[in-house]
Amino acid sequence: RPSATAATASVWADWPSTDTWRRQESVGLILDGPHTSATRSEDRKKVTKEIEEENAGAVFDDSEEEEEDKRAEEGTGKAKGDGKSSSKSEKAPSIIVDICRSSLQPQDSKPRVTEEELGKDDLKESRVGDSEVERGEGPGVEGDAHQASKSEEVKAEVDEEGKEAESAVKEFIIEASPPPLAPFDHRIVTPKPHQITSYYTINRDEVLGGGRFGQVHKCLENSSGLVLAAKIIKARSQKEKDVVRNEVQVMNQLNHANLIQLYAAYESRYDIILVMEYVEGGELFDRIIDENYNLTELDTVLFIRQICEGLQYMHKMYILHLDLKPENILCVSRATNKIKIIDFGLARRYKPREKLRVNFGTPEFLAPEVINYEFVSFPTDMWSLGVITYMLLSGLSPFLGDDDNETLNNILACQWNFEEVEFTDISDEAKEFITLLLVKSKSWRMSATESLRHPWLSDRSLHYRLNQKKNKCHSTHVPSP
Ligand code: PIT
Repeated sequence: RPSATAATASVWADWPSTDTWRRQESVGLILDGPHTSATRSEDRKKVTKEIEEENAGAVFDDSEEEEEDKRAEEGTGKAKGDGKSSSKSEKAPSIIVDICRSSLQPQDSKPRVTEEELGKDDLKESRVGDSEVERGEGPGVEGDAHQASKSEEVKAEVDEEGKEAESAVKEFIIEASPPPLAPFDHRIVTPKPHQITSYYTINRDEVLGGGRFGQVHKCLENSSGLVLAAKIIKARSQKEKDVVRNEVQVMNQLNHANLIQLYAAYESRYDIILVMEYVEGGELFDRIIDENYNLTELDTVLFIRQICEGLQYMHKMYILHLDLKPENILCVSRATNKIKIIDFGLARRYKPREKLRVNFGTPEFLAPEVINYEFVSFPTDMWSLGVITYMLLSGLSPFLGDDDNETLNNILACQWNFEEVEFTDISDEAKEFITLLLVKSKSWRMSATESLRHPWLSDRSLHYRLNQKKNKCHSTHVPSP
């Protein structure tokens, strides 16, 4: 695990080393997450045009399974980010520093994300705009103790440089480091036929979550005192047990800070219990509906970027989540914007030539191909990401009808818009981001890698503007779950 010092040091090591350069430029910092440059605008125009045609009722071609496989692997595809918002970058802080190690980096020896995808090159190109820099406020910039010390370290360095530079130095800091890793190393878990109660104390009164599967309780490993979460899944038949074993298999392959980690599994006659990493922040869904929580567009950027990073990793591991929704995104704590994706109960390995069809899920979040009982693939998760983004920004569900039938019809007609008043203050970049995900034909949706490169998630001068605007997302209009 990188310490704050190591993370900071590695950034400085990547920087141009001349003192002159630093003296001239070190007057302010944006501490930001992974960055990748926006791709060419001609491509974007082309895609936008094609998407418009599609949404206008063109015939969809979904016969591109093999190409999708390649796209998932390479993180490239037809939909490209543009430089649209970069052109609006006039009022940006003088230096943008990325001190944060990206959680894009898987922590195991399985296929790895390349340096190019980590946006390493961007560090070298991070000079923009004039010298006015703002100190960020609110949940988007608060960090935990570890993060605070990291920021201070950089700040100290800036202060030193700043003495020689301009007198009034203000800062704009976005705390965008990955969430803390699980307090245990990644493990390959095999369900044990033992009584879980011999090893763990499950707090039956403390229900962390529930759903289709059963309930999640806070629990304690007696031998170590480790606090964990136990998900009790009723599984009587062999078939039901196989479904849970699949979930264990999937979680065994996933080692990423944005994906909840599996610690152990216990199998008995009537149920299987999964013991997992414990996080205490509650569901992201609750933040959407909490009137007291001031959710800004910049907060949403930070949430969506982490979901994208988790998804990018899953897709590189050839695994589809297939049940992404705000209820399956957990906040690590109340004070920060760190999240972890949960519930791999419907997740599965994507096999290029396997004609995988699924017919499950919550209607509001189902992709058209799922409803149509067609092949599902990596873009199926990207559709759900589009729905989540829409919901976080507006508090509204884009396809929700008066009943399930109407909802399903809205999805199949790809009928959604930004007409509601909730979108008035939302940036064009955010709208474009959603538009490039909520595309009926799955082969035209942005991939996770492309999403991370989209200006809404990657343009630091846009984030600076969003921070200045501090526009609140409308959090009071969400329908009850
Ligand atoms: C926590 C805290 C919490 C809920 C959970 C974990 C739930 C995790 C979970 C994971 C799964 C799944 C369902 C729920 O299928 O409030 O640490 O893989």
